[in-house]
Amino acid sequence: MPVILPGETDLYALTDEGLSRGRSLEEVARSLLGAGIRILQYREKKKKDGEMLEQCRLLRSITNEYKACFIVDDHVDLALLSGADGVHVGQEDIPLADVRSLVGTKMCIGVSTHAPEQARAAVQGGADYIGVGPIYATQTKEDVCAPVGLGYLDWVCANLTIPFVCIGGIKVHNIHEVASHGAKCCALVSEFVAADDIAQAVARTRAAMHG
Ligand code: TZP
Ligand code: MG
Repeated sequence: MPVILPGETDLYALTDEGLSRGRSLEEVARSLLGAGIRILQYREKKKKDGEMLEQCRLLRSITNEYKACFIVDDHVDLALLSGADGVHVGQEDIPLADVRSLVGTKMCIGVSTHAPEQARAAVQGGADYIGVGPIYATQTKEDVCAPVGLGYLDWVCANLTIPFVCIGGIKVHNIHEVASHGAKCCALVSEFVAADDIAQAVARTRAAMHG
C-alpha cells in the first residue's frame, strides 16, 4: 500500500482519547475511516508506551482494512514496531535527519512548522510533508504556540511545492477560508473526535471545505 500524502486527500484526522467522549479508539477510527478519512494519525500524549504500542498495532490493522495511511505522532519506535506508513515530528522532537536515519526511505516523515525558516529546513532535510499551523487558536494542544494565521499559509503556497497539511482550530465554519487560501488538506482533531456523530462531522466538513 503506497503512502497517501496530504494533498492526495483533503482531510487528515488525529486521535485524542481525552476528547472522544468515552468512545473506544476502535470505534472512533472506524467512524473516521468509514466516512472516507484516508490519513489517520495516532496522537496520544498521556499514555504509557506499552498501551500505545498495542493501540498503534490495532490502528495499523484497521487502516489496512480501509486502505488508509497510518501515521504515528512523535514516537519513531512505535511507528516502526507497528508498521506505520509514517511518523510525524514537531520542532522539539527527534530531529528530522535522525528520524530519517531510523526509518529509511520507506516510511514518510511529516514535520510541524510554524514559520518560513522551519519550512525551508524541513524541505532541505527531506521531509515528505509539513504541517502548517496553528492556523487558528486551539485548546487541543497543550504546548501550542500562538496562531500563525493565514499569512504563513499564504507564504507556504507562494514559496513551496512540498505537500502540506494545515492544522489548528480548523472547524466546519472556517475550513472554507483555509481552503480559499490554498490549503488542499486540513487536519482536524476536536471537530471530528468530539463530534456527536463523527461520520456526519466528516461529511459536513468536507462539504464546507469544497463548498
Ligand atoms: N498541532 C498544532 S495545533 C494541533 C496540533 C496537533 C491541535 C489541533 O486540534 P484542533 O482540535 O483541530 O484545534
Ligand atoms: Mg511532537
